[in-house]
Amino acid sequence: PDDSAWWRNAVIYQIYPRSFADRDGDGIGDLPGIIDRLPYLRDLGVDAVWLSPFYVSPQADAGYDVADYRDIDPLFGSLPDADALVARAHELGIRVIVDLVPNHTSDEHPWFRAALAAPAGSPERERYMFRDGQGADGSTPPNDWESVFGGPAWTRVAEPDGTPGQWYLHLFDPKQPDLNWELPQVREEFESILRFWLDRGIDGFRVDVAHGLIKEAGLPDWSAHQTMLGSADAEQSDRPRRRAPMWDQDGVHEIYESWRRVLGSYNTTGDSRADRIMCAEAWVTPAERAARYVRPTEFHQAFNFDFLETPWRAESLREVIASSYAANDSVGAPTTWVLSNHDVVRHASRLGLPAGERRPNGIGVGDPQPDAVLGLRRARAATALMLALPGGAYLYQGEELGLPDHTLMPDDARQDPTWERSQHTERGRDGCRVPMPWRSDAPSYGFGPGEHTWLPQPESYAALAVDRQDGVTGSTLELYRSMLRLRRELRLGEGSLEVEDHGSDVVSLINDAPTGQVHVLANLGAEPVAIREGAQVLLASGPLADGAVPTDTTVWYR
Ligand code: TEU
Repeated sequence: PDDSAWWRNAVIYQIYPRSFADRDGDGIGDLPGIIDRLPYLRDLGVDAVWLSPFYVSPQADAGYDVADYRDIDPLFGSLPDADALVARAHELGIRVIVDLVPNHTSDEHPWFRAALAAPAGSPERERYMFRDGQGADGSTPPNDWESVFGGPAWTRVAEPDGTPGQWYLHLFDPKQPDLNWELPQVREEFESILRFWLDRGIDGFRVDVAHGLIKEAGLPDWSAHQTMLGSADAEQSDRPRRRAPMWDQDGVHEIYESWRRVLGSYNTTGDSRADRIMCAEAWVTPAERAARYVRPTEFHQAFNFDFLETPWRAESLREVIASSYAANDSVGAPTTWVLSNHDVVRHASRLGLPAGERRPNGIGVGDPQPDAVLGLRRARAATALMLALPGGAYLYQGEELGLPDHTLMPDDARQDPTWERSQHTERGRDGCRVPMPWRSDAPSYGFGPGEHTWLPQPESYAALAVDRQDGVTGSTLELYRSMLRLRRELRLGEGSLEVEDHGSDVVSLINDAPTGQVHVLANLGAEPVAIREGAQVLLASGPLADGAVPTDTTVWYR
């Protein structure tokens, strides 16, 4: 393997197309809007972009419900727009990763429509997970699995003759029926979709719910085990601990081995600059188990989500950085760090929550509110820690502006299906999906020519807009630009990592990079921490106090 391959240390910027830039002014972002803003991303210094789904979709889950994998939703543009985007990005030296959603289709996909029109036991039904219900009249779902979005993971259909019929499995929304990955035809179809996009020149795929495709044979009940694992007598029980029957089954790996061969066949020169890659979205623990996805014959990258989920405590951060690094290293894979994405509360809000509060699935009116100043200071420190680590990193659009979640969004503006499906027990993920502010003084903060945006923007966005930070010393945008430039110059992504045990409130690391050793210190304690006398400070996430590192600040030095 080529240790300097681009994807081993790339910084990849996630674009959420609905909310990045809106050229046509309908209040929803689009591909032409993205093209307009590519120079901004070049100036920021990212290596690649990952675009969340832009395919034809009824948008029941913001495009993660795909009705046609080979075309663009008219909301976002057209195939020629996608081609133009790839071409322009490549001219600017930016690679393009697209999102692939293989676990489920939309219920409006032609395959699912055909399945509904065909009888039980038909080949059309076999492409999905149809089962008879339990009980004499089949009115009880086939098993007790629950949807990630809330409620049962099964929905009953009416048979073509109108009588109540079979049930189909959906790990997410009822409008996202799970495919049957045991069926060769499903595998062939997705390899053909991979080729469709590779032939158009894209550089890789982010693979949605990569740990979900294969379900345990027999689809056994699960809730009893879930309770047992969490309960006090779990340790005493002689029932063996079980893996959840819908996640991280061993059978998923042969699918990705096959995909890796497809990707490999597109690099005919063997020059790693031509590598096409795939990145797994697999919420799998522990780190050793997650590392199985990045064996040399499978994914190039897999998000290290333990890091994203770690609370702002030095001990936890040290532990999770070291264990993620060791697990990836054991299979020769780079780590892939991430702090924010379109599914979680942005780190500028998450890290500003009152102590002990963890709200992974949205913050709303009436919830404990984050402290914006504290959150931003910690977010800058957290990112400076992340970007000093070896491996690759993903950024989520707007974090370079220090954007918080919209935590006071009116409930009637919410669009995420999680809100309804959880019967309002979860706020949903809209707070982190709000359209980007480009100009402080324009309607929709410069998101598009119109006033309207598909989700409301908070007033705090005015002061954080790009035009208010561009060229301003000390702004979050300029900090990100410096971090990315320095990270590239010092080749931090290619280094190796040593985590020092350095007092309880400090994370202290050495990145042994090709340009020399760089020390990284994040101070999470209440008192300033002095660094070695004569040290050369390369970067600081906030102002230093008489050469010492204040609370919630990260420095790079040597
Ligand atoms: O997410 C997978 C996933 O399991 C979680 O991120 C989940 O969405 C969250 O915990 C629910 O609150 C991926 C996509 O990133 C997400 O946007 C989609 O909704 C989901 O798959 C279904 O395609």
